[in-house]
Amino acid sequence: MIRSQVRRALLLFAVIGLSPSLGAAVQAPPAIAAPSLAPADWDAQVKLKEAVDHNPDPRIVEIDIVARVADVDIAPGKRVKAWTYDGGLPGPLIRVHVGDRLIVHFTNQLPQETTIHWHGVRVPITMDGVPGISQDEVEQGKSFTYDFTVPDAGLYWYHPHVQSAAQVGFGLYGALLVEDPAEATTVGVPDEVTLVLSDIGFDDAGTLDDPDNGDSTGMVFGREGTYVLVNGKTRPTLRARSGAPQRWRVVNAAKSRFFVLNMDGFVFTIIGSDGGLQESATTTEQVLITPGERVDLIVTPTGAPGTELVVRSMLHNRGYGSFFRNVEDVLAVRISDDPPAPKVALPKVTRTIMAPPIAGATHVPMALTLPPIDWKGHNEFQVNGVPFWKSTPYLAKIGETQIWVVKNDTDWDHPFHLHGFFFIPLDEHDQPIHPMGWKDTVNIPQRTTARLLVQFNERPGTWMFHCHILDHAEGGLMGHVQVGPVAAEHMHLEEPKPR
Ligand SMILES: [Cu+2]
Repeated sequence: MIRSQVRRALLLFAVIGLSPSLGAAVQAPPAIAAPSLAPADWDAQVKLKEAVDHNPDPRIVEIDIVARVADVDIAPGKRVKAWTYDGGLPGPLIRVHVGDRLIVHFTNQLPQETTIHWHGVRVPITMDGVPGISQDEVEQGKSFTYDFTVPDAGLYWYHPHVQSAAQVGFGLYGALLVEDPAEATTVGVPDEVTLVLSDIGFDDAGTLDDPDNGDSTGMVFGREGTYVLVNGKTRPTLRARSGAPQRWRVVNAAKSRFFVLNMDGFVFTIIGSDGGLQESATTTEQVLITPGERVDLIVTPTGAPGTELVVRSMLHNRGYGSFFRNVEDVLAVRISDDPPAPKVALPKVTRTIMAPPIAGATHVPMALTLPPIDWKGHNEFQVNGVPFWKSTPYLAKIGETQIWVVKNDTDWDHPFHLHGFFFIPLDEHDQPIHPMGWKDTVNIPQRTTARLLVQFNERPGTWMFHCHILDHAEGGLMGHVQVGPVAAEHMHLEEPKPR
């Protein structure tokens, strides 16, 4: 939080075992993984630097990450003094296999305290990166070791949970790709790229935008950076062989910006979301990815050699229309001179997902509100009538299944994120919305109600939930759920102070 301080140690339960798998891909694999069809160096402009594993054990990935200020070029002549992991924007791609142990020796060389939160990963509470709840802030010059097992395949990401709107906006985020080797055949697309979408704002001198600009009105609108980035670059180019499918693993790491991807009307096949593959594939020409969400998609660019296809982010009404927002170029895809690829028959990607039991689930109502501005002209988001700094925890017993009925009573969309647990979105009759996928972040459009099925079957502790428009989170839209026995004393969540 973004801004909380530790008042009392709270951690009573720390030792967590490996959880049962949420269900693996079940498509019978063909015998051999498909060979690459892409042109040489097709992804050179967006290739992420990868973290270096210095542990010889094949099931342990052990890396070092240093957070520090660094000069970063996002385009020719466009240099920003960003806050980075290891000097890069985004931070290094961490690549692990499902079931691996990940050890991260983290050092903070920023001019401010920070933490790392592992977004979407079912970590033990002590590894969740929330100061005041799961760990102390990592002070300037200090280190902390994160150490946990990655139980679920999928694309995840990491970012700070201290002053998160500011720190994420300054450049602190990176992708964590948890691979399932079986997908080489069950998905069968060898040409895969991880795309970290974000934005950043800075002036001609390379000085970062004030994270508080526009005061609490800026908070409500959600602050976006001027430069839209894919893997830290403005409008980079991917190369493609006409007719050859590409698998894009996409995360929206922006602190506020919504992405609505459209590639000149080409069809995207969506095969997965936050927690890995989904029940079955869907197709669409336009993919909405709100902050914190991930999408796993397959696209097959076609065209004559030299054709440039443009991936744009389209307008989306996330509150009061799309004031101050534009259609943006995100990425170009250039068709190579290679002869068109032979027609590829891709496997049908499916996954058996067992939703938690709906019968007997506890309904937990939550109203998201934005009361009229106060006498000081200040806006404040609330959950059930209180901003997070006045909140008390929601409660869940170990093993309890709950349906969170989250009513968005505001004129703004809210991408709702729960730490530590996946949920399944339900319809108004409490039935799963198909195709099911494990979600940890879901957009709740303005003036609508979401129903989220979640089973708190493991890992007692205090887990955050919040809007992933990080300005909204800091503006009050955050709370916490106590899973397991109630701690004797609750932690204190402190109101953000003016910086
Ligand atoms: Cu919000």
